[in-house]
Amino acid sequence: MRIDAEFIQSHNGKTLSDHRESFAYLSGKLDRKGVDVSGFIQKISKFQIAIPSWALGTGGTRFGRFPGGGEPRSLEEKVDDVGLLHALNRASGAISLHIPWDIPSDVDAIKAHAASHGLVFDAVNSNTFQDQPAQAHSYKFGSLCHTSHAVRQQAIDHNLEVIRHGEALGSKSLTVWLADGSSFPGQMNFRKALQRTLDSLKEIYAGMPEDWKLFVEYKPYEPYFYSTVIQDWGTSHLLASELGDRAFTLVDLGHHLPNTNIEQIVATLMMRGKLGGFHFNDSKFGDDDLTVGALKPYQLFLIFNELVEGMEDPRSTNPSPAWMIDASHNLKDPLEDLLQSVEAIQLAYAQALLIDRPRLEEARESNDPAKAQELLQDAHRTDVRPLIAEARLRAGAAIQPIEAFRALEVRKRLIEERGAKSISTGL
Ligand code: PSV
Ligand code: MN
Ligand code: MN
Repeated sequence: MRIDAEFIQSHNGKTLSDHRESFAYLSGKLDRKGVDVSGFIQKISKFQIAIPSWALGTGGTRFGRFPGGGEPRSLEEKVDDVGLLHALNRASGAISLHIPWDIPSDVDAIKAHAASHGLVFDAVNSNTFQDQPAQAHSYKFGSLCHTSHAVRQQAIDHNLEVIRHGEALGSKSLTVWLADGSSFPGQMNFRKALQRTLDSLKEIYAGMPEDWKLFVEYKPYEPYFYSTVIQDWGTSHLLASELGDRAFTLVDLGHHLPNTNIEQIVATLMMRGKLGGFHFNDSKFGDDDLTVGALKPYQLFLIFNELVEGMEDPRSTNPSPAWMIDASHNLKDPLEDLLQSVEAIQLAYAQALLIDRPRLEEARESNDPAKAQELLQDAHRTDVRPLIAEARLRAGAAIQPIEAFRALEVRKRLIEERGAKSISTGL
């Protein structure tokens, strides 16, 4: 199914006067503060967030999965689902594929299909954390770090194959997340495992086209529970630095131990020009993959404070980071979950753009923590929802995407089309 512009327009008609009133009030206030509201809305509209192909089905835990039905059964249908999101919010204009879950059977056809929804292909992701049926060697004891040369070679070859798929699709980056690690003290020689990982990554890096970037993701634990080879941003940064100018660290918000100061990690990586990309989600414990902003919207805002500072600094050498959601849970409709996540990211970004940076810097230079807090919280406590809605309205999207999704009974229609038992590939 597709959502046509006429439906969006008529749905918007129901809330247009309410929206106009709240937008006029907020833009008047911002105008008086000297904010260029139109420029601001343009920035919001330009900010596109890639959707991972594996978040379109109902997520599971190792205890069970409760699919809601109507899940995409093919890559084409995954693209259709992202197309639905993009039609509703005009902020999800890219899809990120995971190979081998998403190997295209006809590249030209899938590219044309994506283009018909206004979508491009974002980073491609390799998978050396699961064994595939026809695979010669097992990843049970690691992939790029493995003690056996044959296993490492298989994992390197897989990554090179993922790059080839990505090239055909028009992607420009590869994200590598490794499960590699150990569950028992003494099981693994840390130094050798890291060295082997670096050597393997060098071969992958050498196989990338000149205009590609390599993103190295880190995670402190899971699936192994004693050690992970690329456990933290420092290890990822070390690898990216050794690899070269086109290798970067990728920060996944859920890949930190509780209370880690992620915003400081972001600032440090940006200072070094090494922040390549982001996987947004939210968590209480670790890699919970909950809806972005569901638990800690203030932390998200503080992260965006650093991102905006880094992005707007003319002396910064950091390339524009790749934005992606990496969230999917087992209770909500996955498409509603993603609409909520995109909006939470936009809200945090908009609030961070509102921070009075010259005055914040003044407060910092004069060691005035109370003033600094006032300035941050003044931005964070501004209800910027009308600005995001206005950005959507101007782009031809829905003022209220979830309301529109429900009014159109999208899930019911997807179930009719695809069946109540269709299950998407992914975790
Ligand atoms: C691992 O937890 C991760 O965050 C990586 O980004 C993977 O590629 C993704 O989830 C899906 O398995
Ligand atoms: Mn991730
Ligand atoms: Mn994760």
